Amino acid sequence: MREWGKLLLNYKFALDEVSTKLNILNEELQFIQNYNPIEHMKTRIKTPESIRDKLQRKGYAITVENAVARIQDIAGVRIICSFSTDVYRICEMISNQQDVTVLEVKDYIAKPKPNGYQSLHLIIEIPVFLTDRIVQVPVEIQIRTIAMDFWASLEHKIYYKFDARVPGDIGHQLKEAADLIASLDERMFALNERMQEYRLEQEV
Ligand code: 0O2
Repeated sequence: MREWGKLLLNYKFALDEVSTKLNILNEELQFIQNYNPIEHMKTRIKTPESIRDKLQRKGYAITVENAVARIQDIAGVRIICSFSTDVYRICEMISNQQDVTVLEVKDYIAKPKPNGYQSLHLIIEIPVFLTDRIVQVPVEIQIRTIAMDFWASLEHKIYYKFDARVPGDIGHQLKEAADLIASLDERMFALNERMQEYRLEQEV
C-alpha cells in the first residue's frame, strides 16, 4: 500500500508543475492580449482501484511496475477552452516548453472516435525534482471545448464504462447528440469570428 502511495506522490508533483505552467500561460495571455483561452481546468490522479481496473482491462498483472510502465494517464489534466482554435493554441504552447517532452498526441477532434468523442489528448513527460533524484513523470493532458466537454462528461456517466452490451440505439443517439453538439460548436465559433471582424471594422 505504501508503495502505491509513494508512486502516486510523484504524479501529484507532476500535476502541480503542469498546473503552474498552465496558470502562467493563461495569466500572461490575459495580460498581453486581454484574452483568456482557458475557461477552466481540472486535475485528477487515478485512484489505485481505477489503476488496477485499467491494468486488468488491458490484461496486465496488477503491480506497481506495470502501473508505471503501462498506464500513462495516472496523472491527468483536463483543460476546457472556448473554441477549438484555442485547443490547438494551448497544445502548441505546452509542447514548446523546453522541459516538456511530448510522447504522444491523439487528435480526436480531427478524427473523432466512432462514438462521437472529441478531444485532443497529449501524453507529455516532465521532470520532477525530488530530494535525491530527478524523475520523468508522464501526464495526460486532455484539451477540449466547452461543448465537447459537455458531451464527454455526460457520456462518461451514461455509457463509457458500462462493460455489458447496451442497446444499439443508445449508442446511436449518443453519436447523434455528439454531431449536434459539434455543429453548435462550429456555429458559436463562426459567430465569434464575425464578431471579431466587426470589432476590428469599428476600430478603424
Ligand atoms: P477515466 O475514468 O476518464 O480516466 P491508452 O491510455 O492510450 O492506453 P486509452 O485509455 O484508450 O488507451 O487512451 P485514450 O483513448 O487516449 O483515452 C484516455 C482517456 O480519454 C480515458 O481515460 C477517458 O478519460 C477519455 N476518453 C477516451 N475515450 C472516451 C470516450 O469515448 N468517452 C469519454 N467520455 N471519455 C473518453 P480512462 O482511463 O479510460 O477513463
